[in-house]
Parts: sequence; structure tokens; C-alpha cells
Amino acid sequence: RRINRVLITGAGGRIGGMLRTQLRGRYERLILSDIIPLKDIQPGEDVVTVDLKDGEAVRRACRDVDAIIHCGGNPRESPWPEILEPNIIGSINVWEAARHEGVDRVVYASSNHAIAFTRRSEMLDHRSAHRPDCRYGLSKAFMEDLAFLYAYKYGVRGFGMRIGSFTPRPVDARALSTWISPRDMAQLVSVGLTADYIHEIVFGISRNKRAWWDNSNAYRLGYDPQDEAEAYADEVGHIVGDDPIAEEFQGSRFVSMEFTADP
Ligand code: 15L
Repeated sequence: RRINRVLITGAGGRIGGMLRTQLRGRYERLILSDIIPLKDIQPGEDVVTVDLKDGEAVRRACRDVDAIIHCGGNPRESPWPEILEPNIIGSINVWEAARHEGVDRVVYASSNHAIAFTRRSEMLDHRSAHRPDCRYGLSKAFMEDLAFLYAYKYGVRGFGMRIGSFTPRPVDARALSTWISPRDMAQLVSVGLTADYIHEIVFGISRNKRAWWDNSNAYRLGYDPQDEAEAYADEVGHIVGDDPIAEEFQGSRFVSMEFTADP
């Protein structure tokens, strides 16, 4: 099916905002949704202010949409209510709307924190079991399972990107493993918008030598990252935190915060 009308949720956020400019002019219409009113509306853009916990509003935003790029929600560890509404209820509303409005696919921002309660000595791939390292990571694990269910049961294709660290350049030693550059992020979303699949999980990282995640599933689907974090090794390789639990696990601070178990 041809993708003409694309909805970006969280279009005012860091990744959504980058995609808004990168995808400009590529589709007949970009529908941009955020909880905060968006400004500087360009030709080809429609802007809607939507709180993801409002199912009716989400459904309206999905009318006549071919694909959703779901970047909306809370991107941080937070108390339960602030995870439950935007991330859990919000995701349910997005996939319910996709199902009932006949949306072809949802390309969505999952996170490494769905699997990052894992020692840095271990390699994972797209088939590894969920190991959420915080409430936020658990909400992403839930979203992946939600996407799987709606793909196989209702035919809403799902493309889950377990994003590492999205910044203009790597910021510390951990990012030499987890970084994804803006242009690689944009390319990975394009793969999600064009490839043929039912539901897939890929890692949102550049071509990083020190990666902890085997991204062969993304490569198989056509992802060809142009950047590698290793190019910044001299610059940031010495930037290491002093929290031993954070440094031992892939999820870093997301693992060590509130950590009271025996390591
Ligand atoms: C995430 O999921 C966060 O949204 C982002 O701010 C970073 O902390 C990133 O993970 C990361 O693991 O570096």
C-alpha cells in the first residue's frame, strides 16, 4: 500500500522534531501531533494538539492516515502515574486507533531500556527476552508486545526501534556502544516506512564497533548506517561515571537508580 499521509506523534520532541524536518516534502501530508502546540507550520503539514491519554483525540488524529511514527510519550524514568498515562494508556490508544482507522503500519520508538538490565559483557539481538531496567523501560517492553499483538491479530504492521542514545554526537564512553546519529535515525525510520514485514524489532544504533546489540535484523531489512560512534572514541572514551552498578549494566543510570537488590 502506498504511504501518503504520515502521522508523527511527539512531533515536538527531540526525535519527532528531527523527523519532521527530515521527512518534509517526502509525503503528501505530515500530520504532526504533540501535547504542546507546535509552531511554524509549513506547507504539507497539519498540526494537531493531542494528549495521548485521550483515546478519542488520538483516533481523530489517525483518520485517513497510512502510517504512524509513534515518538510520543514520556521519555524518562518517572513515578508510575507519569508512565501509565502517556506510555501505557497512550500506546493502547495509538494502536486501537490504528486498528480501527485502518492504518497500515506503526513505526515506533521503543528503547534500549526494554532490554538493558543486562551486563555490558553480554550481546543481545532482536530475539532476546525483555529485561526492563525501570518503569519506563517496562512501558517500552509493553509497547513492543502490544505492537506484536496488533500486527498478527489485526494486521497493523509494527516496526519497533529499540533506540540507544540519540544525540548529535556521542557524549560519553557508553555512547560509543549506544549512539545513533540523526541521519541514521532518519534512515531507520525510512526503512520502517518502506520495508515489507508484519512485526519487527530492530536496534536504533549507528554502525558502532562497541555495540552490545547485534543489529543484523535491521541490516536484513535494508538499514545501512552511515555513522559509527568509534570515530569519537578519543574525544569521549574517557568519560565514565563513578557508579559501579550503572557502569556494569547496559542501561546505566536507569539500572542503578532505586537499586536496592544484591548486585
Ligand atoms: C532513553 O530511552 C531516553 O529517552 C534517552 O533520554 C537516553 O537516556 C537513552 O535512553 C539512553 O539510554 O541513552
